[in-house]
Amino acid sequence: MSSESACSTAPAALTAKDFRSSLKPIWCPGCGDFGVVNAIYRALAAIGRPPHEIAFISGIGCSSRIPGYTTAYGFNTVHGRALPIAQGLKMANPELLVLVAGGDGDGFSIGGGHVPHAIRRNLDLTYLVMDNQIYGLTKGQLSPTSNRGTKTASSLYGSIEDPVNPLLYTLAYGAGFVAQGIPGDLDGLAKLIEEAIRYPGFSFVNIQSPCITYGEECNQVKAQKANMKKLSDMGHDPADRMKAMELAGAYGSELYTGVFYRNPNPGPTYDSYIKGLQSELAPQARPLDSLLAPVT
Ligand SMILES: Cc1ncc(C[n+]2csc(CCOP(=O)(O)OP(=O)(O)O)c2C)c(N)n1
Ligand code: SF4
Repeated sequence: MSSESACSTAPAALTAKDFRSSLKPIWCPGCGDFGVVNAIYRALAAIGRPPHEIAFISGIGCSSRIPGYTTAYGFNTVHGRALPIAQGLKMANPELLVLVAGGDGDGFSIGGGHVPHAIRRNLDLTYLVMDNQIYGLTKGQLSPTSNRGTKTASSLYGSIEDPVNPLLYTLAYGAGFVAQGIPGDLDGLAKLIEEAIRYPGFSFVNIQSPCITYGEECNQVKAQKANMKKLSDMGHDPADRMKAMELAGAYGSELYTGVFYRNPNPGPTYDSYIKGLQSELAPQARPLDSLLAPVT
């Protein structure tokens, strides 16, 4: 063994602990978001990029606190505006791994109009929605994914609206990667998040993350674990988009977990397309010197 190889030290592999910040979560004890953040730590350790190469953008809500509990760069932005800010950041620094997080209210109510455009633009972002079918932070009002009939302190007679279906919504707009997980299946959720990050383009993971304080009984961790049906056990082929849409149609009645759809031939991302255009246009561009030359 040469003296050089004896002395060289390979960088230590990252572990989940490297992504845990010193900030103590203030979620209610038992909130599903504890499991989600743990799954995120594990996924990031598996990806292996150091925290300073990662930026985590969120909106406002209990779930949107997540960036602060990681060691990545983070921005707890404005309710419903995480996606536009994340897209701007990715354009400004395409080398960053950009994650986006928030609640179902943040993503499909006030921010719902941004989702189709983020999908069709196809920047390489991963969007994690903690879908608890309620507004948690503001103390339990109906959210866009609340089931018909859900009773809350501000809807004593129960919801008289059908919920938005986040899986069909994102599939219908053409997202290349759509999955669903639960914190009760921590291993499965960590793998889904890792896979979503590795997908080259916009990826979406709907995480049914129970709100222990205002959520419905049938959506709590134990009930979810008992009801969960893994798509992989059902023989679902994630390349089959039409079947994915059929399965996604059961949102609200069946709790399917796993990858609904992964585009087998991902198209170019917005960032790569812009880079290509820039190099095509480069020969015609005037050198900076000629622009700065004094006019005679
Ligand atoms: C522009 C704006 N409108 C409304 C609010 C109030 N508000 C804060 S969080 C929230 C909803 C939270 O629900 P969700 O996004 O589902 O996240 P959760 O707290 O359940 O994780 C609302 C309505 C706000 N902060 N800003
Ligand atoms: S209110 Fe619900 S979503 Fe918010 S921290 Fe408590 S349990 Fe979690």
